[in-house]
Amino acid sequence: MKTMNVAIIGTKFMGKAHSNAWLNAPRFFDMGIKPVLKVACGRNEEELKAFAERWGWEEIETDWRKVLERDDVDIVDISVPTHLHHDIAVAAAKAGKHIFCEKPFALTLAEAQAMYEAAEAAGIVHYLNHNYRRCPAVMLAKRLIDEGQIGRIFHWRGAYLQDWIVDPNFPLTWHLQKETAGTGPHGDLNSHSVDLARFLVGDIKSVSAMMTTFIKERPLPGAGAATFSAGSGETTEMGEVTVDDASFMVAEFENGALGSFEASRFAPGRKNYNYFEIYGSKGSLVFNLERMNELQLFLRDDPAYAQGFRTIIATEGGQHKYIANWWPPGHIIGYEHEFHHAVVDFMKAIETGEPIAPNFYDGVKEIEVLQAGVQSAQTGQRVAIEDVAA
Ligand code: SOE
Repeated sequence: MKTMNVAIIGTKFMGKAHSNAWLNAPRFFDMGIKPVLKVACGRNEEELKAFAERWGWEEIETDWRKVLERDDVDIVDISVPTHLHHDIAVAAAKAGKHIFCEKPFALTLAEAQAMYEAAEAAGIVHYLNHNYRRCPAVMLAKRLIDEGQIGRIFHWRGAYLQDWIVDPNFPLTWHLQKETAGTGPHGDLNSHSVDLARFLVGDIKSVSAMMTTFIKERPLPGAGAATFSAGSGETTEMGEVTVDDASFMVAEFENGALGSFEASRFAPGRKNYNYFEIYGSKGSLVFNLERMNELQLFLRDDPAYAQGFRTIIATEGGQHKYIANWWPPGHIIGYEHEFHHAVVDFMKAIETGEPIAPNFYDGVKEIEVLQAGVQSAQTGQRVAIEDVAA
């Protein structure tokens, strides 16, 4: 069995989700190249040791540059905050490592283009982890669209809503600072929606956006503050929130469809509500990540007396190429399984030399749209993607 050594940089929420996938994908899927959990890299040595032991990483390293210098590291998994993606990805590409990178891709279009160019110049396999593409219902939506069953698409309506920072006492974590996150839910959540819209509807021609920050100051983070977690440390010193709390964007697609993108962390009751509707000349689709094995379908050709949105269990009928490796019909799968599917396809891409999607090219296209949204919100003007400043 051929193996390749993986080094993961980042040991928090995504570090956990990715470690689970690297460790368990080979147990459920027959892989031509099996990933080995070689090195875990993080800043805090004590936390890092515990992380490595829990997930089975063989070694630890606190300096990511030393990880890239190692000849026994074949794959670099970038699971750190967005502001670190560019430097690590460019260095990893130059070191000839294949790259599995978390979203959002980069802070700026210039960074995104440099990452893509470095990866292509190095001839490495590069993947951008928009995990929701490999969710059963999203893959069914793609199949129905590609088969023409929805017809010409008129509308995309995307909404990615959460509520983990509605409490003004939630601390000023890295997600709420421009230097580390770039933007708030616009980049964090609209990046997913833009990727899904590009995957299912097509590329975007122009956007108009509005953004706002509801809570301007928050307490500095104490111990344990992280994604979705305020942590245990109580602090009194305040800091400025320098990103959006909500971003609403409308878009014209190159194929003439019109779309909307809502991203907010101020939607009480919406926990991870990644939702879209697609309306076409022959029918409509509705997806809700909180019910990720189901897809709602409306077909205009159904007899008038029996028309309506039907709910399909998307793991059935053999259309989800991964489900057979998991469970029998109707047993459904979860959020974590998408990461396994990405690992399986990433290792297959290395084995066959065939590119995986989405990759760093898609990352550039994503950042073009997000950057256009930022420019539009700043100027109040509609921005054509071709006019986006790097
Ligand atoms: C926080 O908003 C977050 O962890 C995102 O960063 C992920 O991409 C999303 O899938 C879940 O929520």
